[in-house]
Amino acid sequence: MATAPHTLVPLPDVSKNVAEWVASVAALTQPERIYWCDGSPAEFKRLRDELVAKGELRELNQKTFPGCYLYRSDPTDVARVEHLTFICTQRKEDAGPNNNWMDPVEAKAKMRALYAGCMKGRTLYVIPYCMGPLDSPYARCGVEITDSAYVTLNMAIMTRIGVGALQRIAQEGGDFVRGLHSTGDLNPARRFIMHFPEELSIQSVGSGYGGNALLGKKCHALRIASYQARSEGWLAEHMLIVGLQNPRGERRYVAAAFPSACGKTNLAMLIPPDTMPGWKVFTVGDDICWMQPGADGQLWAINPESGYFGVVPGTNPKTNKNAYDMIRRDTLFTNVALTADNEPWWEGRKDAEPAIDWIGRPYDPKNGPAAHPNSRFTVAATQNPCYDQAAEDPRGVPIAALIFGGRRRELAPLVYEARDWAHGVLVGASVASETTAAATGEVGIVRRDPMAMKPFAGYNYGDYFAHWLNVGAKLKHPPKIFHVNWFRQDAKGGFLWPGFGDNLRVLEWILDRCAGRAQAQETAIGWLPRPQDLDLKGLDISPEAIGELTTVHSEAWSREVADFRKYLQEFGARTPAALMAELDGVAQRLK
Ligand code: GTP
Ligand code: SPV
Ligand code: MN
Repeated sequence: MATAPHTLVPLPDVSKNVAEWVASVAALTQPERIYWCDGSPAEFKRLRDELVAKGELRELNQKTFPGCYLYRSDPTDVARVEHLTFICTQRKEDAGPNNNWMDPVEAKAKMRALYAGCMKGRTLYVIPYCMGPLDSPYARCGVEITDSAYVTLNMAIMTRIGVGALQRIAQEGGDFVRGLHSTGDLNPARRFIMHFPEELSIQSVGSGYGGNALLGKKCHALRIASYQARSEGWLAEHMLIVGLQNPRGERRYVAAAFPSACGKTNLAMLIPPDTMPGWKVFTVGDDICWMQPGADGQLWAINPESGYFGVVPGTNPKTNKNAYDMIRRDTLFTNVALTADNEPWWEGRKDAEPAIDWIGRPYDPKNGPAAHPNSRFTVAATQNPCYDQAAEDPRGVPIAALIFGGRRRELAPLVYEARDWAHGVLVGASVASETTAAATGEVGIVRRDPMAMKPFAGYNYGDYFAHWLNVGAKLKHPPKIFHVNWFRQDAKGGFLWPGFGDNLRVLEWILDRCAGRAQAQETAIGWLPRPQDLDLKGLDISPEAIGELTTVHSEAWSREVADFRKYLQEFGARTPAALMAELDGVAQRLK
């Protein structure tokens, strides 16, 4: 969302530090011209129309999808590239075995060579942005330099760009995160996403897609911010933030971390089932959450973003009517298919047929899905029918519960509650999940993904776990910690739990546990609801299924604990002893 421009000072004169950095980048990349973004709606429209005129953006059916456009990325550039993403700290151990590491001197030399003259004939866009409400002490600013107008349009929706951000940078003494991006030649052999957390800078080349190129998102708000948060005593997490209001009118906020394409956007915009009248859901954020301990001893959260870059496939009026309605206007679609009527189409959109696939070929099922499985919508958060004004509150919202989860067809029950904060950190650290199309590579492989941050933690996971333990120890009223799994399957591959709106039944139990109202049984891995502790009114689910979803199988869990122990040992002495002690406790209780 743009901030209103209101300055008579030319943009390059607002912050000397920014201007000097832009000049040095321009000297290296040699653009044909430099354009400073003011963040105005007129600017957005102009950049969009220019892309349409050049044929890089396609206007969709304006009668049925007003303000909607389609962008097709290069077919080899459709997702995050974790194997080409590096954390470049002075010392390799500080990046940890969870990250690819490159020596900063070597990384910079490599990038310099790729950047030299890379913007010849192109426009260099300067995008000052603020992650979080402009007036929030928890917000942080950055500047992205890019040669992609598509990236600029996305940044304008996803972050607060323009004059306000630039002025805040100047007021703060000229400190900001420096993000340099060039589309390069899109050759995957010359594609790198480099992070220099010690100097708060990012260098990305060779991709124009999502998390590789919209540098405010994963690169800044997670990798750089997590590093910064550790030294400043806060948390930067891959979490949605949602407000849940019960029929008595009590609103509580929870934050939930699930790996990429595992249900954050959907949970953040949930529609209560008909059998739960009076419940209301409000979205604060769908992907990233920055949390600070407040003076009152609670954890307070802001959403650093102002838009959603969401997975399109699967969105329909049954699974998520809010999302379906939200993307009917003023939305940028990337890599979806088209109907014969020039409407966007994706798998799961049941009310039309695909005619052209995401690459632009006539649709043929032999070529695979019509829309790319990682096709995305970019849309302003304010278009969400259940947008929460609290997303603009500079203080953020207080968090009552933290929820971790993964996509696991086996083992993990529907929901369980950690014994306390330290055990909750273990529960978060033990998240494992099947890989998805959000990153390149094989899909459906279970991998360890602590706190859903495997691709995003900007430093050694051992230190990260220790930081989590420290933050909790300082909180007088720490949120309770839970683990959920919407994705358990039966022998035939069907989901045991209906998911989506019905997930509110689980959230209700979670909130009632926080309020000391709900019953549970103690198990080796934590507190589980018995079937009768969940509100299953009006739900078509067999007693066998719900029984299976609320059972802990000791033998399988013992194997899981052994596997997780091996994983934690990879971090050697950096793994906190207190975390190992928590794991010993679980192992002991499983015997
Ligand atoms: P990122 O934007 O990549 O971080 O993903 P996300 O975590 O926001 O995931 P999202 O909500 O977009 O969901 C990803 C996919 O999971 C979509 O195809 C959804 O339809 C599907 N999904 C979401 N929630 C549920 C659920 O409760 N049950 C089932 N079975 N599928 C779900
Ligand atoms: C994710 O992969 O977790 C996303 C999409 O939210 S991207 O912005 O591409 O990282
Ligand atoms: Mn994400």
